[in-house]
Amino acid sequence: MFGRGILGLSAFTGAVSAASLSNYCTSAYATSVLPVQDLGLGVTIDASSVSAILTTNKSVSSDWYEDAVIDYCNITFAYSHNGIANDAVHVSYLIPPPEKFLNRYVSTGGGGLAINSGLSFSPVGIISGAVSGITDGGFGNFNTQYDKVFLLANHTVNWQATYMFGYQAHHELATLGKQFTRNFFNVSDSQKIYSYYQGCSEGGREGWSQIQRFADQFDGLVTGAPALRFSHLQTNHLSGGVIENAIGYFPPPCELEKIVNLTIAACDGLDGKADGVVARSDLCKLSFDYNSTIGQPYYCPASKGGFPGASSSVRRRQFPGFNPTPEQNGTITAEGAAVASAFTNGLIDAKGKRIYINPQPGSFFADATNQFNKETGKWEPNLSGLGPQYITRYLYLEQKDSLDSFENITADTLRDWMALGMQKYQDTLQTTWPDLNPFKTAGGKVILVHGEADSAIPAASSIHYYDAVRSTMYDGLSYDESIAAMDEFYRLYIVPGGSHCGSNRDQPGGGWPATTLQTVIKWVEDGVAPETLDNTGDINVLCKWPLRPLWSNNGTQFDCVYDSKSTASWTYTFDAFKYPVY
Ligand SMILES: *[C@@H]1O[C@H](CO)[C@@H](O)[C@H](O)[C@H]1NC(C)=O
Ligand SMILES: *[C@@H]1O[C@H](CO)[C@@H](O)[C@H](O)[C@H]1NC(C)=O
Ligand SMILES: *[C@@H]1O[C@H](CO)[C@@H](O)[C@H](O)[C@H]1NC(C)=O
Ligand SMILES: *[C@@H]1O[C@H](CO)[C@@H](O)[C@H](O)[C@H]1NC(C)=O
Ligand SMILES: *[C@@H]1O[C@H](CO)[C@@H](O)[C@H](O)[C@H]1NC(C)=O
Ligand SMILES: *[C@@H]1O[C@H](CO)[C@@H](O)[C@H](O)[C@H]1NC(C)=O
Ligand SMILES: *[C@@H]1O[C@H](CO)[C@@H](O)[C@H](O)[C@H]1NC(C)=O
Ligand SMILES: *[C@@H]1O[C@H](CO)[C@@H](O)[C@H](O)[C@H]1NC(C)=O
Ligand SMILES: *[C@@H]1O[C@H](CO)[C@@H](O)[C@H](O)[C@H]1NC(C)=O
Ligand SMILES: *[C@@H]1O[C@H](CO)[C@@H](O)[C@H](O)[C@H]1NC(C)=O
Ligand SMILES: [Ca+2]
Repeated sequence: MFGRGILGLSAFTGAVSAASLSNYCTSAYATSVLPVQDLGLGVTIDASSVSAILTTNKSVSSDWYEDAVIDYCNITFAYSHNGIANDAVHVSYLIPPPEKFLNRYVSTGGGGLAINSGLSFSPVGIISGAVSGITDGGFGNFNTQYDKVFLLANHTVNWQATYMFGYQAHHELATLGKQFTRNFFNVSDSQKIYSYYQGCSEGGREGWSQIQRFADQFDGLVTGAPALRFSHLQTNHLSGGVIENAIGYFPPPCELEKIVNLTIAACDGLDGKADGVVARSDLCKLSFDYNSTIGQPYYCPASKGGFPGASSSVRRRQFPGFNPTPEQNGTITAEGAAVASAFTNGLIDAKGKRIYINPQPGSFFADATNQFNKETGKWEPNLSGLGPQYITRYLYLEQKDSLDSFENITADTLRDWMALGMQKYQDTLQTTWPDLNPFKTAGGKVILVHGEADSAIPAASSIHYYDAVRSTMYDGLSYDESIAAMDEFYRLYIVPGGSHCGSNRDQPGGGWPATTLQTVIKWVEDGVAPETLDNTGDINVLCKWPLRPLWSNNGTQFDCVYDSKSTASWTYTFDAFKYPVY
């Protein structure tokens, strides 16, 4: 409905637009239009750092926009913060051909511990007639991640880098970017430059860092699977190892993979259509018994490593992968089913109180995936990766990327680590401020999308934050009234079968919404609020939370329905903490 015809570029126009864009794609022109106005940022632009590079006829493809062939001018420059020595932050703004420019600016964000996603997100701006910005956060160059600069020495935090990563770099990127866009295209002060954002995972968190602090930074945002509740989320990557330790069983990855396959097969039809997609993992959670998988055979050939289920670059970066695994042949054990069941239930402390949540049933068991120890011939939890690194670097403040052992680490230990990190990074990384009245009043609109089978950030994480905002802002309203009030500025869509920030190899019919920025633009500029969200999967319109998908008439009729039991199954109180965890 709002596709390539209106917004997109085509290969036919490539040569023409390149000619006119090339007139402006020079460092001399870019230098003459730098955003040197006083924008209240306390920064100084280094005019000698400007570079401009023209790229034409570039084919780009992603789950996050429709395939396109684009032309752009890549302008980069550096700036420094006044009063800080040896400081350089690099920004890159991709400029669309002048005849394609539609008075728009778009920032895009990173993933894992990266503050940008390079070319995997930024084309969405060019495709939408916008100048498209990324930042390096001041970490060195566009490929340097935050963890490389987080510690200045053991026990000395680089707080400047932490505030930059937390929210400041994106504030500067967008503030400079909007002015640069205005200067570049001679847009008069009386004309509006619409500003947008798109990012997923860490990039989703970066988007929310702006919504929560800078009410009029963006007119519209698309945030995917945001890494909100940073301390809980990172620490929780250790939950699989802790749960397996408590049960005393470390399943081979193939056993868990088979359990996932059997879960998908058993729960597929609960949504009313046997299509390989578990569109109602909530019904699955309420009715599926992992014990029913006990005794089923599994087999996996020896593998060279890699990340099972990988298809998106964001996900590959978040999980660099696993070492080679030997051939695995066996039958699902009672202990394996117990691990699956306890993992899906999520972390509970010694007093029986809920600490956190895990992915929905039917999701790949990423955080419970063991590694093979060649010396002992046994499977064991992986002591490296984002979870362990969060503990050693961000909590213990040591330049060290893995834990020495899982010994004595219990659910209560994880609870206390979550609390420690929440306190330490409350105003930088945690990103859960629940009062969005300023953003709403400024007219901002945000769409949040989250894969139902996300194995890195549980889909219920986004529902918990949505409810935290809803109950903070609309305490006095009825449930229906509060949802209607939320609908005015914040809409949440769960992608059936969707993985972390993209479509899912295990449930390929689920697809992924590829035109969400266009939907937000229509909402902002034309006042057309989306009832459902266009999707590439078998279910081609996604239901707006709290409505849930349901097929009837043997899979021929599709509806979005309200189901209080389903809503309740997605709703959690983290009562292991004695204060609100938003
Ligand atoms: C653009 O790229 C396509 C495919 O990469 C190629 O076939 C075409 O010749 C290119 N056009 C121009 C004008 O360079
Ligand atoms: C823009 O230029 C910077 C600096 O040379 C480079 O790192 C980045 O990859 C370029 N971006 C694109 C989209 O070409
Ligand atoms: C902006 O205005 C200047 C001065 O009039 C002009 O030289 C330049 O070509 C204009 N830029 C664009 C992109 O139209
Ligand atoms: C699980 O299903 C996938 C996709 O159908 C298949 O490739 C994989 O081999 C299955 N895994 C096991 C352990 O049977
Ligand atoms: C699954 O079996 C275990 C014993 O192996 C039992 O303790 C547990 O309660 C069973 N789960 C369900 C849901 O019946
Ligand atoms: C453990 O996890 C790290 C980070 O994800 C990965 O690079 C490494 O290969 C894993 N180790 C094994 C033995 O699978
Ligand atoms: C797996 O093990 C069973 C029992 O030992 C055996 O019958 C079967 O052939 C094995 N499967 C493969 C693919 O090696
Ligand atoms: C910093 O801590 C790490 C991990 O404990 C240690 O290996 C390293 O030697 C320490 N570096 C210095 C300079 O003390
Ligand atoms: C675990 O706790 C026991 C008992 O307090 C202690 O002896 C042991 O050293 C601890 N292990 C580690 C790795 O801290
Ligand atoms: C239901 O749909 C399936 C798949 O399209 C078809 O095979 C089956 O015959 C249908 N059953 C009825 C009762 O119509
Ligand atoms: Ca289904």
